[in-house]
Amino acid sequence: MAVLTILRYPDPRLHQVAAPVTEFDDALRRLVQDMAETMYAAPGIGLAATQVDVHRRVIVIDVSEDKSALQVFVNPEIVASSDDRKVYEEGCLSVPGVYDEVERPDRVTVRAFDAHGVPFTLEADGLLAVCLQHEIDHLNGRVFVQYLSRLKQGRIRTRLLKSDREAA
Ligand code: GNR
Ligand code: NI
Repeated sequence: MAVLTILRYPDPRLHQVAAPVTEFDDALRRLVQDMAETMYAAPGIGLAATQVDVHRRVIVIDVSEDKSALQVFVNPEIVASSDDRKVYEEGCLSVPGVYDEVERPDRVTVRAFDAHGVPFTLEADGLLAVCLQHEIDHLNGRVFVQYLSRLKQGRIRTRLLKSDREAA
């Protein structure tokens, strides 16, 4: 097991589109384990492979209070979204220190595979629905700040570049 390095906005690699997983093998299961360890260490409630510079369609999520309910989604697809929308204050491990409101569908139905290639369908609402949409956006090269105004995106970019410079 290993804690992986998380890419930080505005790294251009966060905008790569991830490719579908085709082999449900031990390497995939090792990636899932390493992503889970990275998410728990951060700590975060979700992580997309894109954030650790692996451009494959893999997500881990744990929205439980006691961090005891790991959920793995390989090749996830949103097959239905509610017309109802909800605003949630989002954050992202790739955009440290930034929290802002994003409006998304309140409920989604997601079809995916587990780490062994077994398909399943899940209806999600609340925080899980927010997190699934946030993580699937990552696989499509989209970071939540892209829902904010250009002005805010510019300020966030400047602030994070400056803090990276100061850390170097
Ligand atoms: O840990 C995380 N918390 C969070 C809070 C509100 C909305 C979305 C998230 S996901 C985030 C982890 C992360 O960056 N996943 O990509
Ligand atoms: Ni994120």
